[in-house]
Amino acid sequence: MSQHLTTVAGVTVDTRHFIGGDRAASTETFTDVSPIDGRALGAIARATAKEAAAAVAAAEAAFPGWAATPPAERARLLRAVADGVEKRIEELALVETADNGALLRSHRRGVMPRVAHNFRFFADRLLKLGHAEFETRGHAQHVSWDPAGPCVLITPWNAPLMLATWKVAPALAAGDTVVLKPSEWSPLTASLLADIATAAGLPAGVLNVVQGYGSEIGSTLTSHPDVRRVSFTGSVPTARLIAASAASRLTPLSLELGGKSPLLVFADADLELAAELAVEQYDNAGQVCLAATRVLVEETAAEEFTRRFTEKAAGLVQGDPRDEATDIGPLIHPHQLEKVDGFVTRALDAGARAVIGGHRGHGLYYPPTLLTDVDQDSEIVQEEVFGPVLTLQTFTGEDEAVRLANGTRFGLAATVATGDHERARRVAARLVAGTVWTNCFFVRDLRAPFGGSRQSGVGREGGDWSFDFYCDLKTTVTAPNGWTD
Ligand code: TXE
Repeated sequence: MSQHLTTVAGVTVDTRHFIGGDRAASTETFTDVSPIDGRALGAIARATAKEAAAAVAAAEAAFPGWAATPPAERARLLRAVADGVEKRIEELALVETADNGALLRSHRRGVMPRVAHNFRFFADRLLKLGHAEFETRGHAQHVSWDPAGPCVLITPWNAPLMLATWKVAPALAAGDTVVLKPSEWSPLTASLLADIATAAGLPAGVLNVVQGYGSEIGSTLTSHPDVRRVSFTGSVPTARLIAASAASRLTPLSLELGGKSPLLVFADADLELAAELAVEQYDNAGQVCLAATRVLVEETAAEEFTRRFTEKAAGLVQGDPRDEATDIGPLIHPHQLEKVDGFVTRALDAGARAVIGGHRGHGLYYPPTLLTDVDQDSEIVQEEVFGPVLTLQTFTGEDEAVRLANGTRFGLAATVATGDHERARRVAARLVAGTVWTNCFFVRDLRAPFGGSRQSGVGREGGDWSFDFYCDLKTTVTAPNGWTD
């Protein structure tokens, strides 16, 4: 087998970049390690500025042809990519689980089908994208969504292919070309996507993938003069670096960042459902930007809620994410474990009490944890932990609930559990959040805008909002007689 190929869970993955329709190696590599058992999965190409610039050049060269490709043909190719994803769901699921440690059953049944849906959805949407037309004193005004150019898409490790294709699909649908930079902690499925795109017949250079460290090639990508959009999902500190770098060319940015979302449980709620919603926050070992990690419970219901929650949490199975029975897998990386453990240890030192968990497990498996006796301004309440760690605070009345819920620098999402529809509407209206769920969690429709307020992000993607971001909007005005005024 070529030194550039590795086999992961029986699937062959090319460890090189994908630039201009060809595979390209780097002199240096980095080792990709599975969080399940610490096994090395492959030596992945580690891009330098040279390969990053080559990927942008390939995207720039392919742009005029792709932008001029009729929408129906672009849609056909996106659907062919969706077909390719669907044919390889099992392989993609196996590789993703080996690479980032999230549950195989979720990858098989939820995540990978949604990856295919990302392409199908934006293919359909592209064909419905209208051209607004109106008239001003006899002058015809025509608004079009024009392709913008090469886009740099930088993605994280917690839902690698899902979050990558949630950007790739609308960018390609819009007529833009792409340089995708997946996380160095989960590089493999992006490489498989390149294979799928090739097999689907996507022209060379339309989708490029560069592997490596964001800290080494990020600024080459984000400050490049030919790059017309930068979309990033990841942490706030990295977002600041990207924003500063893109500012040199005033390149438009979309930033989807972290959160510290609240789950508000009112005493009139179905407490069984509320406890279920709270336990759901341990999905993906809590490594979910939307996770409602601050549980706020009305004082009078706190005891009963905690009893039901503890009972449910005791039933969670932690272990190998490839086992069908497992509910919580490992954290992604030893650094993430240190980070999570540091937050919990400092909180306990500051006087917090662990209702469940509160200590390391074996390897990268951190037990589900609920901390109470925490102050609103404490680190554990204010900072994103990105692990299976929830805090519990109590409140009295709606005003206090809203004050606590809105009392962080984030504003990604919020969940409200209540039996009173009027209260749900009132409270939702006062919450600072890109998405508010009432008596449910994680119900996502691609037609809705997605993004965060405050430091949870800049801009919105999803539905036609994705086209607003990935396109240059143009108004063409024509004089009454056609060509003279
Ligand atoms: O994220 P980074 P990390 C949060 C979560 C987590 C923390 C750190 O709290 O604990 O971030 O995770 C690329 N220029 N989230 O360090 O650094 C990097 O290569 C350009 C929340 O892994 O933000 C990777 O591809 N790019 C989040 C991507 O940025 C750079 C998901 C994300 O890495 C770069 C992940 C640079 N200078 C983490 N430096 C969410 N919103 O869901 C790094 N990168």
